[in-house]
Order: sequence, then structure tokens, then C-alpha cells
Amino acid sequence: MKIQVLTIFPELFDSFLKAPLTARAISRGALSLRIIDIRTYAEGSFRHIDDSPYGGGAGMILKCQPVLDALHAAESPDSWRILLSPSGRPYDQKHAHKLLQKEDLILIAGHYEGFDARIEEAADEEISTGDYILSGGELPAMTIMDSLIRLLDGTIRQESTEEESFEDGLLEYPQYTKPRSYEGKQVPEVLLSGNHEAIRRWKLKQSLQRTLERRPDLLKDRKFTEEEQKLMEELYGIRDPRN
Ligand code: 9D3
Repeated sequence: MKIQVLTIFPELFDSFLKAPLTARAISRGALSLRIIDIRTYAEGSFRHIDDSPYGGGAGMILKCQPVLDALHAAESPDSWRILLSPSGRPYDQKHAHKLLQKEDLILIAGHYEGFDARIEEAADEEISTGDYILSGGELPAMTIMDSLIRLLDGTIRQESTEEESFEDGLLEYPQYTKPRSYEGKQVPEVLLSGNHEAIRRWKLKQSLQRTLERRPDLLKDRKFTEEEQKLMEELYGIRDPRN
């Protein structure tokens, strides 16, 4: 997979490029990553990348010329262009799997400001990483890249993707390691029992309980198995405690 990032703060990506996950994917040849400084495309003696908005309003707007020139220099016929924007579609794990199918991604990050709307038209989609205001699209770009790179074959053990939170629609069960007792708090007895079937049921029950109590929104369209319904009956006295 090839990823190119257009940004006016390329230095913000320095530590991301050095991070073990990223460095390993690049050296394996699974990833090519290029950080492009939009400012190098700015024209005119003042090299302006932004300007005030037509019609008035606070703040500055990223200009078409430097961003679209940088984009056109980076793009190929099979590029998928993503604009990072607080007005974009909220990102999730399902979306990560969709993007993993693309061979050539271009991520466009703004900073402090909005984009000229004609830049939005040049993108294939707009993505937000969540409902909070950041100072720019750089951390969202790194968030998306991190989620993709860890899914690239070989960077992590296959089994850990499958068991993971979100992949089966439930939050993770609580986990413990040594010691068995810490400040008077004990590791649940079942985990020490060696009874693999009992342990599997306990983990599933914990996952169900946590999801129902913390993130009921994740369960909106989920179907429950017979076993899950039985476990929820043990927990709440009913087989489907939603709503
Ligand atoms: C005054 C209106 N603001 C939008 C709510 C303007 C604005 C604020 C902050 C425009 C851009 C930004 C910087 N944020 C991003 O570029 C951004 C972002 C975010 O702030 N939150 C979650 N996801 C993203 S993706 C890009």
C-alpha cells in the first residue's frame, strides 16, 4: 500500500515515521509512505497557502492553488483522495477495512482552518476521526494510517485481529497478569481454573456485560447467538436487555 500525506506541518509526522509499526511495514515493503509539504507548491513571492474567506467570517481558509497543485502532482489514476475534516464521515474499524482494499491513498490535512470548498470537490471522501475539535488534520491522518498499518499483513499476529474488540462487535473482556493478588484485589478464580470452556464462557459474558453497560450503541443492529442470550439471561434475567 502506498500512502501520501499532504500537510503544511510535515515535521509533525517525524516520530510517526520512526515508530516501530511504521518502520517495520516500510522495511518489509508492505508500505510506502511519503509526507508532502504543501508549502513547497505555493506560488507568488509571498508563498501564501491561506487567505481570508469571501463573505466574511473568522479565520483563514486553505487556498486551492497550493493544495490542488500538490494533489495533482501526487495523484495517479488509482489514487483514493481523502480530505481530513471535522465535517467528514466519522471513522470506524469497518471503514479501516474498506480503505485497506485501496492500493494508493492520498490524505489531505488542513491546520487551524477550513479548506476552500473546491478542494472538497477534488476529494473522493471526507473523514473525521470523532466529535471533538483538534487544531488540524495531522493527528487524524496518523490515526487512520496507524489503523491501516496494523492491519497490513504481518505487522501483528493474525489471531489478535480476530479476537479484538470491534471486530466481533463487542468490547474486550478484562484481562489480568501476575500477581494473583494485588493490594487485596484477586484475579477471578475461573481464569486460574484451567477449564478452557468455563474461561471462554466467562470472557464472552464479561464482553457482553461491558458492551451493554458502556457502549449499548454498538449493539443496535447486532444479532445475538443462543449462547449469548443465555448469558444475558444470567446477567439481567432477560434474553435481550436492549432498550
Ligand atoms: C469554526 C469551524 N471549525 C469547524 C468545527 C473550523 C475548524 C476547526 C478545526 C476547521 C478545522 C479544524 C481542524 N480539525 C481538523 O482539521 C480535523 C478534525 C477535527 O478537528 N476533529 C476530528 N477529526 C478531524 S479530521 C480533521
